[in-house]
Amino acid sequence: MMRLKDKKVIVAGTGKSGIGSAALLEKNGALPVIYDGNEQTDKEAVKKLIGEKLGYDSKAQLYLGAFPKEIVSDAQLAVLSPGIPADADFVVYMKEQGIPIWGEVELAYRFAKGRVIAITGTNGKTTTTSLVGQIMQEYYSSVYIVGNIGNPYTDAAPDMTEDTVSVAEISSFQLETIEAFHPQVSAILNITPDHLNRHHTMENYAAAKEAVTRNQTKDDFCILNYENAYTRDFGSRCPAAVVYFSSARKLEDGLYFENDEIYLAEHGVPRRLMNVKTDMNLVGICNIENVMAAIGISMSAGVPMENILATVKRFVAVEHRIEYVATKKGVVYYNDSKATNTDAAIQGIKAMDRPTILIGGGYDKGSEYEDWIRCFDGKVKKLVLIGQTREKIADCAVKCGFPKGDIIYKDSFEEALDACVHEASSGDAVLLSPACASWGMFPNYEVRGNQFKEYVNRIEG
Ligand code: UMA
Repeated sequence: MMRLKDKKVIVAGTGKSGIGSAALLEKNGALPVIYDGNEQTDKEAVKKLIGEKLGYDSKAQLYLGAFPKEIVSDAQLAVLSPGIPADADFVVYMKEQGIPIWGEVELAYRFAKGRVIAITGTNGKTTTTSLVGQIMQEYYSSVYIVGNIGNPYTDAAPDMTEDTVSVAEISSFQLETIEAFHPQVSAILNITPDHLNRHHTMENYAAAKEAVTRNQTKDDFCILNYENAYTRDFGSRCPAAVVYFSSARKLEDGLYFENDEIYLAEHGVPRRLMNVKTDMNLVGICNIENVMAAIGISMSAGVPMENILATVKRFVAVEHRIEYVATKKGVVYYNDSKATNTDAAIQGIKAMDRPTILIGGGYDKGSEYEDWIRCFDGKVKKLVLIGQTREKIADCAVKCGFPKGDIIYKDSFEEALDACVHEASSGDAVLLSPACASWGMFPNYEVRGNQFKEYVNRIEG
């Protein structure tokens, strides 16, 4: 472990990750020098948040705006927040000056104790992480659910013991900057196009995801989806022992789904585990995959099957993921704000079983929308579009044969919701499943989802 006492460490970003990193560093005697590109950042508020985690005033220095190159000369290390690309100019400069670059996850890992379960993938991470977290909490005594799910790993690290099990949702952003991070159990749920403006190519994006296994050995486990081309192929190169799951075929070894039942097969001998209609509360094929992954992860982490299945039975859906909000005047409202990419939005529209008014659009990540629009399947009555991507989505929809007259543009979220109420009649669904990140109109998808729910709850009837 690098000795950090009295050493200057640059912390980039003042969101949750930067604040968590600065506090962890300061707690351990290092001297954080914090940098954020956003000049509007409230310095006092940042220092106050760090102070709250420390229990005393933070001595961290804070720089905003253009990167102050002079802070690099006597720094020992730089810690990046996940939102900062590893190829940003100031990061490249620090690398050239010989400064080691760690992500917030790497920093936390160096101070953490116990075992680690790391869950990545384009979609299903949050549901799977929450379910695995609950399974672990009901079986082990010291469990932390951390990472991309919204609880910085650096916040939990100081409280961990050798008996701790950390269940970490890890994004491709976070995996760009790991070094020693070594989960005993990892999972890559699926890899489909997302975040291509950050990773540039699908190869880079897949490589970032696969890095979750980089330090694993044959004594560790990696749970992989057999029905995704990337993760299936990766099985043969994966350094850990692979446990596959499949939603579409019988496997000789691994978990699979057939005729409403989930099975676990060993050397060609299947054992029936559960029925997806009666033994779980989540809907859709994506959730059957998430449940199979969670079973594979939990058994690899040593939890007995009967305990795993008992928790699966009790588990309920994650907020903002095809979440039922309310029925108003016969119209059912679903909040799928967490569908921040095409693939997640495909699951959202597929789960609808009635005419649907669909709200889409948001921040432009350079995604393609054709696959999503092709899943509308005649169910989308009106497509209400907002944000930066609305023209791009509309053009693509028209190209795919969606009637131009059924597309509605709105400038604000409130106006979009008014339009949905106006267009919907009894027996319809209104679905917020934007296929885009919320950035540009909202700080994050939670705020977008909460505004949707507040609006729906105010509708009369
Ligand atoms: N910033 C810069 N320069 C840049 C980019 C950002 O200075 O080039 C600054 C911003 O001005 C801001 C700070 O960095 O002050 C924000 O850092 P951040 O974007 O890393 O945000 P955090 O609040 O630290 O949240 C991060 C994750 N955010 C991202 O990956 C974008 C959260 O995931 C995560 O919950 C949190 O750490 C805790 O671990 C969110 C997310 O959207 C939910 N994740 C993506 C996804 O799920 O698709 C990957």
